[in-house]
Amino acid sequence: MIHPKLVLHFLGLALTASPALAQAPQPWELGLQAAASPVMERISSLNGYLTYLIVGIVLLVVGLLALVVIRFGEKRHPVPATFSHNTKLEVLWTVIPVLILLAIAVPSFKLLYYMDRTQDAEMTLKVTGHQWFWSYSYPDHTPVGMDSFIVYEDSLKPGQKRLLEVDNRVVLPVDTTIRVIVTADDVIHSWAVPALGLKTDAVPGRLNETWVRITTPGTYYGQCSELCGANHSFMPIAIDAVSKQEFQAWIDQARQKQALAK
Ligand SMILES: [Cu+2]
Repeated sequence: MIHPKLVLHFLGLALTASPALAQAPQPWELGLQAAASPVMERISSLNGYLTYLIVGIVLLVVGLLALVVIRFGEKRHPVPATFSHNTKLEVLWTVIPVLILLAIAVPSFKLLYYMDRTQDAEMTLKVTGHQWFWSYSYPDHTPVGMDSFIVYEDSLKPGQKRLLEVDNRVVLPVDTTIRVIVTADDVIHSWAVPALGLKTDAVPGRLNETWVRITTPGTYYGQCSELCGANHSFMPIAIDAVSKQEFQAWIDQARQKQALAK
């Protein structure tokens, strides 16, 4: 049986996924994850806008095709016209697609520049990709930092997500503009968290920059999004977004732990 959500999706009606705090996958989900950052909110609304545009174009083309088939079929129109050019029509079918492309390009570029980087970051998170795990450091809160490995299936605790859970989650404060710098130390990886609209390549020898401002506390999951070798599928990302006070408490605790380890 075709699932009703699938039908809605193809009708272009299921533009946003149902809101959920923990961005863990559920059966039969389609479309984008619920947005939890201003960037993702804009990506979702651009996606909605494009869906309506595409549905409009499809309806127009199908309508024109139906008109041709019905009105100009052999039965109803036995003697075809013999002209082959129509300047007005040719100008129109050039200008209209140009306008459609502009209507796509202008909001796309606006969003691209908005996503690119932030002027006034309150803190920085540094992300380094490795074969096959991530490491994180908090340059504003040195020496806090850690490696983050997948929790394999046989070690999962009840409630943990298969292929998404890690031993050390990234902890970040909500309502804080965070600069994220991304790099790698072996091959190219990509640090991607869909609900936050994040996807930045981690390239050895380069620092790529992006930013995030998490609007809702919760757990957000992501995965490496650049094929990086045999265990590419086994280097997930898990972020705990907490209040600023909880974040400060976590930083203090992490500092203590790191001091003890020395
Ligand atoms: Cu990778």
